[in-house]
Amino acid sequence: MTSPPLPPNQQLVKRHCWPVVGERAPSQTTTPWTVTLAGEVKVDRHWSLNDLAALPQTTRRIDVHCVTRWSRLQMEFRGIRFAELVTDAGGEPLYKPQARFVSFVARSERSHSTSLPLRELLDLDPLVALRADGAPLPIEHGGPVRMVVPGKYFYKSIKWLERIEFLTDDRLGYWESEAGYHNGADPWKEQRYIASSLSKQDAARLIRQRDFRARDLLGLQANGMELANLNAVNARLRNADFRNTSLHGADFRGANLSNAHLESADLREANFRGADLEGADFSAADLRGADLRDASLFGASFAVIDTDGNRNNVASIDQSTKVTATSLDALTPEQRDCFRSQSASVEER
Ligand SMILES: Nc1nc2c(c(=O)[nH]1)N[C@H]1C(S)=C(S)[C@@H](COP(=O)(O)O)O[C@H]1N2
Ligand SMILES: [Mo]
Repeated sequence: MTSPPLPPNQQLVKRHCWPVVGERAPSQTTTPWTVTLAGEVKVDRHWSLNDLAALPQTTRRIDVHCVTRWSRLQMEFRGIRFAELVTDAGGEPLYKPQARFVSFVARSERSHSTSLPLRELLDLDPLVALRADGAPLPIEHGGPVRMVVPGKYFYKSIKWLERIEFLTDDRLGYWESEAGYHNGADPWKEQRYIASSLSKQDAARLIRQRDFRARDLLGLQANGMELANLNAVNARLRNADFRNTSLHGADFRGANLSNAHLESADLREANFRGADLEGADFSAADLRGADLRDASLFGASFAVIDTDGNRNNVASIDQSTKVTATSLDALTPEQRDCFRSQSASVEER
């Protein structure tokens, strides 16, 4: 059996598992749902949910790749082709010729948005989706209506679509401006993050002080450093490089370490309680005495597991390693079995 093609450093979630990522619900308002065109458009248009349901629907199988390293292949989505929605009956675009970018805006507390170049969007042929896996979209997955943009990391697919805004200049979306997510978002090129904006001097100073509390240190380079007893409570360390780093007794409670590189790090007695460890790589790390309870582990890895199921670079885990069963359930089956075979202290609750 040949394994399905996956973009670099992605792993398949277990069958039927669909993690909820980011916001979990739209904002609560009583106004009926409408999807509105805005910005550089020739006409005002808005569609109620009934209007959308009455338009021609297309079913499409689309591979989903989350930036936190989990993928689900061939998910079934059904909805209206974006290209058709923004074209009138005579085949004329509803947007003006100067429109170059499209910003999708959500009905959510933070008016979450994400944007794409119009050209690229038309090539990718996304769906304004109303259904997934043969059922109406669940609320937590963007119901009643969300975008599904194939060929991009899933953060380009907005949940709870409310406004489609045509722009002459790009407007960075929420994750792209708040979390350093790459605006290109091509999973085949691994466009996950922009480079760290932290200067080398600032990084060196923080490392000397071993105090990262609540700081935004996206993409910090600390590989091979001596950082025992680091205080990193609530620090934002997405995509940070801690390979081979000594982090004995480090305090990462509540920190965001999504996609962090912790390969071969010394993490003995480190505290990760409630941390975001989605997509983090712990291969060959020493996790004896570490506390991973209530951490979010979607897409995290604790070993390099090849397509034949062989485990390499397994993290050191023993009875002194603490974790909760619910956290482990978020791992891929291969990673979970690997973790569970290491006899950690698993709190079943
Ligand atoms: N409105 C809104 N849309 C969003 C997000 C969000 O936080 N808010 N997160 C994005 C991210 S990062 C991902 S991976 C997908 C997750 O969709 P899911 O929760 O249905 O898996 O939604 C994207 N769309
Ligand atoms: Mo994501």
